[in-house]
Amino acid sequence: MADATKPSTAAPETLLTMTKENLESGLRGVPVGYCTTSAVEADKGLFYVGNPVEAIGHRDPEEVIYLLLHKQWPTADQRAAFSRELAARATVEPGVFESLKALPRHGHPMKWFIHAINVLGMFSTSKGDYRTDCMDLIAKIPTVTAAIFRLRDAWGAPIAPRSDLGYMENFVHMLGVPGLSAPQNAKLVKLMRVFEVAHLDHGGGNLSTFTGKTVASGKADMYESILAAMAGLAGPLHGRANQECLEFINECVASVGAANLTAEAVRVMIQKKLDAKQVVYGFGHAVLRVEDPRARLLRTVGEDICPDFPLFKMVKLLAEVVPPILKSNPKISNPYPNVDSASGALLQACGLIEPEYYTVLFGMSRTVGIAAQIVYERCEARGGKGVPIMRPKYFYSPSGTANGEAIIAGSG
Ligand code: HAX
Repeated sequence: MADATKPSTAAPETLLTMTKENLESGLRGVPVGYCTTSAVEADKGLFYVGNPVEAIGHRDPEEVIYLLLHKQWPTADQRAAFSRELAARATVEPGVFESLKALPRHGHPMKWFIHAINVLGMFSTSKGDYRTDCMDLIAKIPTVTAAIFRLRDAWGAPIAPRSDLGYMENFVHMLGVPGLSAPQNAKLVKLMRVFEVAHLDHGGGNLSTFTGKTVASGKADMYESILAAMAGLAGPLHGRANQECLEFINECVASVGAANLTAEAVRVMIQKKLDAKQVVYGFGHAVLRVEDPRARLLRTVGEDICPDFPLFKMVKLLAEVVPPILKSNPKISNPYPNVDSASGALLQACGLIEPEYYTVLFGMSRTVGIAAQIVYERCEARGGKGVPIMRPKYFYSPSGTANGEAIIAGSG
């Protein structure tokens, strides 16, 4: 019997019989290659190098990043050397901040993020070495992300990184959220450590990761590939769902009233939304058919840092009330909470009150997994030759789907 605590390995010999139903299906279920960092399994959840994410969610982010890059946990010495290397590379050229200052404040933070990665790439001296760029990006991305918050929201000049702090401790230091008390700052650190680990990687085929690897397959450099990946993450059906989800939870609390947070009131409110054909944000998944383990993980952090925060109470009520309601609709494949169901409410509780920034935090973390996967595809796959340039087949059909009766055969 399959072990529910471990991901399946080894691709079957016969992968898929292609039919025209596979066309215009967003490549759902179409096998493409191997992912060496993580696995998403419909009935088991997410694994990083074979470790269930829920079991390692509270470990040091540096250790988990090391795991994704090296496929093994670091020894104490390796861990210390890795932290020193991250700290040594964390400083960002002032020219990156100067270019950010010229951007329009109303531009979405993800557009700032994409711009910053592009400019970082222009300052790179690695001559396009994917491994060097991977480490540089992982080290510098928290510095750049913190600067985006500070410059776009006029919090003040970017704060320099400190080499004596951990990866996420340093990020929170560089954020310097105005008016945050020391206990609130400590809560933000607790949350960001788990948030970072939870978002690092999500298999090989999610939109942003696949896009990044596709762009890299033409031998675009790491920065060009990651900025393309981040443009994919910016979409509301992908990374930006965390922003939409917090707006939804805010709306739910406003609708039932913060003083009336009962299961019955929430049940009635959700049923009304579904009757009005509205989306219940934070529920459902394209691959998972069980509750997203990252949703549970983040709720445990919420119990620790903000158990009485009304938005968090709503997160818990929704997790209890929504699945049975969605289950009664047979077309919904997954009625359970996903990662975005809880993250926004927790960030809000810790003083990061602008939902527009949440996708940038997701992008900061996910850069790690995508960069690690690009290193594999460019430098290690096929005995070091790398995966060839991506070139899937399209059928010529002037009227598109209407005449899409093509039969898949041969190469094209
Ligand atoms: N609320 C309302 N309707 C839903 C729903 C939800 N939470 N989840 C699924 N459905 C609907 C779909 O819109 C679809 O309707 P149509 O047939 O009319 O198009 C139908 O049920 C079948 O969908 P599905 O097969 O269960 O799910 P998909 O693979 O098509 O979509 C989504 C997966 C995550 C996009 C979907 O469940 C959804 O829209 N959820 C709410 C938004 C959300 O929380 N997104 C974050 C996902 C986490 C993530 O990946 N972040 O990056």
